[in-house]
Amino acid sequence: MSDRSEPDYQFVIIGAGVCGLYQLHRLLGLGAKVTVLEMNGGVGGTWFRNRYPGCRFDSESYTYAYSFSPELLAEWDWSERFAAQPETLRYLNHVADKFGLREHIQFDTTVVAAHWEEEHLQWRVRTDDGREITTRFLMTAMGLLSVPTTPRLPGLETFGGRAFHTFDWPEDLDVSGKRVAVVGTGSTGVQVISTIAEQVARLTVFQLDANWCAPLHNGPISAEEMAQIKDSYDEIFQRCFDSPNGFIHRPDRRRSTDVTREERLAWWEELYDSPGFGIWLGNFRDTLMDETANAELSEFIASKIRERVQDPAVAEILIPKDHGFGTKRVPLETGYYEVYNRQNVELVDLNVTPIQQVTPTGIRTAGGECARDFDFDVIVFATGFDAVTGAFDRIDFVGENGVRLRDKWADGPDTYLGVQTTAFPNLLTLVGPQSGSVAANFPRGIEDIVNWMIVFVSYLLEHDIVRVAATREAELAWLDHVMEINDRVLMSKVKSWFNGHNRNLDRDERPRAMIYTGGAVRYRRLLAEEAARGYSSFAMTRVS
Ligand code: NA7
Repeated sequence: MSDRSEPDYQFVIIGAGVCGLYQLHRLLGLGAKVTVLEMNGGVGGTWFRNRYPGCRFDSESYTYAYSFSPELLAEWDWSERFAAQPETLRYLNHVADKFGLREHIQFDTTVVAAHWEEEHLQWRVRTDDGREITTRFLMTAMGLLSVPTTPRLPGLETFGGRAFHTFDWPEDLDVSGKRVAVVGTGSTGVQVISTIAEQVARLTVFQLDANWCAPLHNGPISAEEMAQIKDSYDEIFQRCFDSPNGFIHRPDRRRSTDVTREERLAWWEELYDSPGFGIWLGNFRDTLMDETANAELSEFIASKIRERVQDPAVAEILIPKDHGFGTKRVPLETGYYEVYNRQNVELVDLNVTPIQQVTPTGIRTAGGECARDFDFDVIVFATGFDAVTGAFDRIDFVGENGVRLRDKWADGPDTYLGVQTTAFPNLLTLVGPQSGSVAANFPRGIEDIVNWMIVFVSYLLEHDIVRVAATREAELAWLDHVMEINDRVLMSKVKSWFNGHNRNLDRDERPRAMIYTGGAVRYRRLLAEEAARGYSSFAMTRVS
């Protein structure tokens, strides 16, 4: 317990994932007194925890690297166009070692509470081992998708096999020859299903609403290609910098109606055959905003699903009916649809036959005459996360006048620029709701916000600022802007984690946008304008 008048640290960062590591590196560069509290036993966040078969990113590997160190870029070789989780985790460990970050990180340390102390102008952070640490500024880098959610199914505790969320994939589990259920068909489920289908004895996929998937087109990167990539890093990062999502894919400036139907289809064929998110993020600019354009593109993707799945009835179940292509996160896949042509794979449509209960030997579905009992050795829940605000909710953040963050955000988050929320002075949210940095190719987005943040905190330190708080006026204006921009995209009309939807939580839905959909370029400009105004949207108190 600390009772000194100066806090233990100038900065505490919660989380040693992609964002926390870079923020730590930059704060060390300022000579700041900083520590990182990390709940896991190693660095990497998402890439430390997600170890399920098939886990890999959908960003081109060479755009997922940090761009801040030419030396790091020159010495690291990626083996695949879209690297798998073990390689990404190795990379992040390499970064931690290279820049001497590890000694500043307290591992296996979970933050349970953080209370603002106005009289000392500091945060008092409590960890699960009962320690208390005080800090002037508290920074959150806790991940967007770090709190898994699992359906509360009756009888789950009676199951005799192994049942777990993909986030907790057991290291000792070998699914070969086993009867496996996968519940959920988002990006994670799609990766797991495609990878294990040929190893398991029987795979049963339980699907609620289908997702629109597109081919990943992964492949190895040869030594020559890697050398070329290294020569082009400036160009590659500039391209990402200029794109709204931080990917190498930039929206086509044309509307789909600017060309003939033949030309549209030819372009879509080309995008479908190209690696990565091009079909989603590099498409005609109206496809994610205009319902007619989106419907035509969706029909094109549906025709691909029908071509790839042999049983027409199964293909129809795999074609989404509730939303158009790209209005939810598009899972990228390798042979996903062909999985359903295998004899050992079955697709169960939960909209027709919902799960009634888990039994000691498997899953029982309801549905009148269609009711069935399935026997399993393993049940995998690929059922998603309490996204964006979940990591905040599990910490008891108490701000000025006893305000609890959980209460303030009960109807949805409100922030200014995604970096602060009023009533919580000196709490700086790096990976938080309504930030433009999190709606992007993640390392590109977090470099933006950390680069801005480091200039901001340098200003605070230089000017002896001991208390900083965004004004409510700025927060309300930002909320209006976030919602206004969000309303323009079809994504806002669809239930997904981008809008705070999660069917496995007790709470009411949070109808507010979780992320800023105005794009990284505009977001960066707004951040720069705030800095140019001398941070006038923040009330600041100097040391007395
Ligand atoms: P997602 O994208 O949230 O997908 C979760 C999946 O689980 C989705 O298909 C859900 O169906 C399904 N789900 C959720 N709850 C249930 C219940 N109760 N019963 C059956 N099925 C359910 O999570 P992921 O882990 O796949 O991906 C998260 C992010 O990681 C992704 O966006 C990428 O950025 C990387 P629903 O859609 O709700 O009908």
